[in-house]
Amino acid sequence: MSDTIFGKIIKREIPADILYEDDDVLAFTDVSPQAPEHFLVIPKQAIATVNDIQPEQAELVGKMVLAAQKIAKDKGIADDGYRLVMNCNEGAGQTVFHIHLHVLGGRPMTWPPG
Ligand code: DGP
Repeated sequence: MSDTIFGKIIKREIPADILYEDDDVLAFTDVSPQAPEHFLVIPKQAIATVNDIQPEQAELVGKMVLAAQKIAKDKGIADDGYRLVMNCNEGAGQTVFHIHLHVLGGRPMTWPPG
């Protein structure tokens, strides 16, 4: 699979405001924030879409959620609440084909999202 912009962030070929990193995942502030707090959690392993996640990658996806939880707590948005979103394919608004968990918080979230 050809590299995406997120692959370049992982390799530090382009800059990002990195919030968290471990062996498996990376988190950084979204360049186009849709809430006062909006960051992305990505796996270091390139997976194009949610449709491509394999059963053996379930733990990796769980680590993405745990990283989101940790950062949300560190940022002080966990108790008020935050939203996790993974857009899958163009019809859902996916523009970068390296899976990513949007974490949005710091304001009330409406539902349905539209
Ligand atoms: P999606 O539309 O679900 O594929 O979300 C892609 C998100 O990635 C979007 O909210 C904007 C963000 N994004 C795109 N390019 C960059 C970048 O170069 N740096 C950062 N930090 N975020 C980016």
